[in-house]
Amino acid sequence: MLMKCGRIKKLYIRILVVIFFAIWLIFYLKFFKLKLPTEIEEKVSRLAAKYEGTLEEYESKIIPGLGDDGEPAFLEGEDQAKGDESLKTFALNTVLSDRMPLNRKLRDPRNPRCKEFSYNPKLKASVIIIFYNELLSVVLRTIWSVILQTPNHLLQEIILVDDCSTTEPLKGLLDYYILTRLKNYNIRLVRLSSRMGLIRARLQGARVATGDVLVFLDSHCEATTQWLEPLLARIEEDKTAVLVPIIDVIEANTFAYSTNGETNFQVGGFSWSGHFTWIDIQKEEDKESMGPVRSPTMAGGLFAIDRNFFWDIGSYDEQMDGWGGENLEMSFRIWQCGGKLETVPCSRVGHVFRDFHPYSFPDNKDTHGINTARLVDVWMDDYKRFFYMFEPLLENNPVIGDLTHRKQLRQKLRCKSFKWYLDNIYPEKFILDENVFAYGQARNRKEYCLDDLQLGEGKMGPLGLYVCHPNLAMSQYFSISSKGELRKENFCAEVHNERTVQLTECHGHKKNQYWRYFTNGTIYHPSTNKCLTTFEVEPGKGLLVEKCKKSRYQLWEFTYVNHTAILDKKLSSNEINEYLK
Ligand SMILES: [Mn+2]
Repeated sequence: MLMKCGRIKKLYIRILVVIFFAIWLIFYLKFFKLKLPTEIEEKVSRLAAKYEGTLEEYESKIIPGLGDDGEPAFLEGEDQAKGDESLKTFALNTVLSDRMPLNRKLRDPRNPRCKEFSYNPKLKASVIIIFYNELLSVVLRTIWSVILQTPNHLLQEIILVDDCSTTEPLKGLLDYYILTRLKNYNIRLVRLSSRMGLIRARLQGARVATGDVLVFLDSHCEATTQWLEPLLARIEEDKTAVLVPIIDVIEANTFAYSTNGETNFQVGGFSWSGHFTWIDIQKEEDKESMGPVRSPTMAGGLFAIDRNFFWDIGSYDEQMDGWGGENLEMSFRIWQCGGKLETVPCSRVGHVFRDFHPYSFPDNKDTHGINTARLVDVWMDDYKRFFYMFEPLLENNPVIGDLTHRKQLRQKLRCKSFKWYLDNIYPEKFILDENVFAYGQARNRKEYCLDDLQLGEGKMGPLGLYVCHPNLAMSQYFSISSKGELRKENFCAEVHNERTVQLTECHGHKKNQYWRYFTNGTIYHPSTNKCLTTFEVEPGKGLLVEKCKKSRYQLWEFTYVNHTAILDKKLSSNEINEYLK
């Protein structure tokens, strides 16, 4: 009796399973529109009538071998002139891209040591590529490089997300190309019905991804030998590691693949104005070993992340519009909430760098500024004061939008403070008003102030004099650092030709960038034995140094001075020699 009951139960279970499966199949076919082979064939033949001719003509114009090994490529005659013209409109030589093979072969740019490592990852990647009005051949070259440089068993799928492009080739022709030229590969194309911007488009891509690891690539990249293996292997080791490859440069005019050499590379930093910057590797890191290197931030276009970790740690701030700021938001969040961000030097991907954005952004809003205000309010605690010196109009401005969800996320994940991040992850970041001798406006004769004379980010120029602004703005915000630098963020004052004073990249070795601020108000430059002066300097012009003497032109008054730390007398010659070593 007991046995019989058991058998009947088993039978029921089997019947239930069959019914359940049948229902599931019906639903799957109905709602997910499973395309039957004949349906696809019909679509292909319909599209072929329209696009096969165009595509064959395009393919016939490709010049074999052009741009091979990443060598600079050049066109001749009419194409050359057209190519140069396209650079002005698209910031890219579109004619050259169209003539260059889509599967061109690049040389292996890695450090030879990388070839000694063997990787055996079990994880599979979903490569997600977002595009908006990108040149078709550039998108296709990105796809082909991923296919050709990735072992089949590591590639779950390539997901293309079209952020509602308006250019014709990215529509039917791309569909047709995928269905014919790429039919042997698992490529999914998601079309967005309205323009959603980079951040929301990437989220759409991530939502449909099924691989263990998400790899985001810009739509103008070329992967190189074994680019994916070290990324997957590292994530297998540590699910909380978010990784960036070395990003090499593909020149927009010649498509030359250029690197900083096999050993040299930089990692990500940021400026207080809220921009991403490249910085040298932190001293204690061992870059020769070619292992993963800690990176305070990432550029954002190219990175790999465990798929579950991506969602657990808060994916993206969905209320960020358009483009910009999302990379710093993600960088700070990853570090502050228990993850890590690393550059993997044995993974290298080329990226086309353009001089300008060839297309506009929705509503022409300053999305970078607004997005950055969102992230500084959520993640930077009191340090947001520096950002708002650059962008005073964004402070407490409703245009930033509601931050409730992101602040809740920070609480839920029990994320650490921004001060923790600065102390532990980015200790070399210069904080304008911490651990300094003096900071703020430096006034001379009451009305004139030290001024950067609109020095752009990343450029050098004279340290100047200008009428003091009524409020402390960034252009007049200077510090005397604990190392004796007279500086603005990453720029330090140094003396040229024993006379003029230039703002240039801080080198951290004192010498020509070493200054002392004395209680008598002079700013003294030991290596020339001279003092900073405004004598014979007009407002708007660069400052000078001259022999130190009792002169009102040499007296400077900082807004904030650490009186106990600054020196009340001149240095002895021994002390000077000590600092000049
Ligand atoms: Mn890019």
